[in-house]
Amino acid sequence: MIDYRSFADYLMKAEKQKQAVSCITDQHSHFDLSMGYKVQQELVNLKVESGHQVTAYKMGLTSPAKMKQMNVSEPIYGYIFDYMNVPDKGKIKIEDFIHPKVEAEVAFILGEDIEGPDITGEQVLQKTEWVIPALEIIDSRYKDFRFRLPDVIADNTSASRIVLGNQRFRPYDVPIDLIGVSLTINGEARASGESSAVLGNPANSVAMLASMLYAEGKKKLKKGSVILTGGITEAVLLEKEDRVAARYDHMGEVSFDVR
Ligand code: 0L1
Ligand code: MG
Repeated sequence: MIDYRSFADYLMKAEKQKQAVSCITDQHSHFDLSMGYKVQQELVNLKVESGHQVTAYKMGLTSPAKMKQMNVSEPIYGYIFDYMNVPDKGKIKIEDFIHPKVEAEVAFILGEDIEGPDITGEQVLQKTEWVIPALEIIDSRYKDFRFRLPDVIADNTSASRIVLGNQRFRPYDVPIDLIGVSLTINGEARASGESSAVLGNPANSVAMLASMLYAEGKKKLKKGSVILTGGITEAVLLEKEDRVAARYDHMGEVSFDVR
């Protein structure tokens, strides 16, 4: 019998103490995806009970490369909380993390509610108010950033920080499925990609999130919801004194410093 709340507490303590822990699947080999989402929900409850608020959704493992690496065919989702928001051109402190990595993404802000299950990417674009260049900082609470899929779902999909760019764009004013991105650290190119890597079009990632929430009987995506759609680039390990910048075709730049 799995005690979902106590595993949520275990992961929350790992985050607070910046101490990596062993995987839940190491202790419970039958721990599966739906159990992972139950721990994730308890983790959300614990954070809300401690005074935090959900400010965004995130989709993870949305690129074919990451799905292949994890041997899965479906992305996963998690939640971004108020304390995870870092301003564009802001700073993070390396000691606030275990082993942070950064990846470049696109965020959507909805102009209308979206409810699954049969939403198309085109419908998402019609209901989107803004698209924004964004960086996600992931920081697995598991040792060596190694885990199985149910573990990482329980760990809120490694969510740690996000940086939303200061510039926002109407979805039809940019070729949202053809945005090239270059991620540099201290001026050196470290990763690159194109937004089509996210399920063919990041709008499809929002549609998939709506379907997943619908299938689980969870709330619809409401007008004003912010959704991080998944990594366009691979995730790059961060170090103290890094100056991180992502340059997006048609969408400008988003950056932060590591101190
Ligand atoms: O945002 C992501 O795609 C990360 C999902 C979890 C997998 C990882 O931590 O690499
Ligand atoms: Mg991500």
